[in-house]
Amino acid sequence: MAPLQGICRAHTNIALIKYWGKRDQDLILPMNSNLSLTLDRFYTDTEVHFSSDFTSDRLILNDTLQEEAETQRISQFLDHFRAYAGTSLKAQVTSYNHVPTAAGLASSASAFAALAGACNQALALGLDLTTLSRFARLGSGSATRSIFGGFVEWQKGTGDKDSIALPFDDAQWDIGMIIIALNKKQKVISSREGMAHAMATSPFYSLWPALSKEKLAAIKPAIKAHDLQKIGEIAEHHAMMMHATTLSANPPFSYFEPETLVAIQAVHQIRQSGIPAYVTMDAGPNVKVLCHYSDADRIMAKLQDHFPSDQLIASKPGQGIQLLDH
Ligand code: 2P0
Repeated sequence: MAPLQGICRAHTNIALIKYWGKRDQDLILPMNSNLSLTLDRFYTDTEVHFSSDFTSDRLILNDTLQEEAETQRISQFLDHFRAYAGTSLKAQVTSYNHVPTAAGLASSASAFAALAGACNQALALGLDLTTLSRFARLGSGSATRSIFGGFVEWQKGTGDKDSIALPFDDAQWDIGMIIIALNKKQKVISSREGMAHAMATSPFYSLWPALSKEKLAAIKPAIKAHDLQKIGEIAEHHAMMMHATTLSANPPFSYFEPETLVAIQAVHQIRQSGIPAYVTMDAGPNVKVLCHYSDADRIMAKLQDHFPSDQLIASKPGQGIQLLDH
């Protein structure tokens, strides 16, 4: 029998219309459809090997064998593939995150998308990419979108079967993102906890699903028209609405740190000087700047008035999952 091995690369993605809140915790069904840009610069390579030689699942991340707690989430994810394939074989997962340490980006999106692609190959399941996006979703919501490259929509769907990602636009035009990395520490409130708390306690959250639907409908034609100004204005507004649900949660919390505001103001000044540049932020203090990729160097030169160059990383749009050779 051929060895049950697969190896796959997936890139991380940054949402322009955010996923924030689940209507089903187990199936990871989002409250709102959302849309992201996959980035070329940050990715995870993951190999999976199913074998009767293994008595338990093992996870080796960046050459370090992980403890039980980290391995458990991977085991539960592998269970979905085992159930589908009708096997009980245990697996070894070997994963490398190619995210510059300074980027401080969460890697669950690329991690679960890469593992989904690797399992598909190892178990010879022949799943198409849309179905793989559904499997990836069961690991982490944002992983749904990392199956595809460019601009990707994760449709909230009506249930497990149709809560999937679809490629929206290949982003083969002059667009990019600069990461302003402000903090490498583990975040205090995970996005999973943060979105659940905001959803449960913020009086503003009731506005979120309808506003997100409206913003998604508005950003799609702007993307098709390559209208960076409109895309940026919508994305920036939507990100700040997300953060408004944290400030208005009870008890309140925020992912902002003092330098976050310095970064936002710096980007606004750059925009006032005539260079299109827009802010988005996720469940952490880092600021991401949406811009024309051809402007990235001069934007980073201006940002260096406030931040050292090693905290600034520019990326072009990236592609979807790729199978790698053994
Ligand atoms: C997003 N985030 O759309 C939003 C914006 C963070 C803020 O998707 O609980 O790690 O595993 O589904 O995917 C990060 O949340 O959460 C995320 P789970 P996930 O990118």
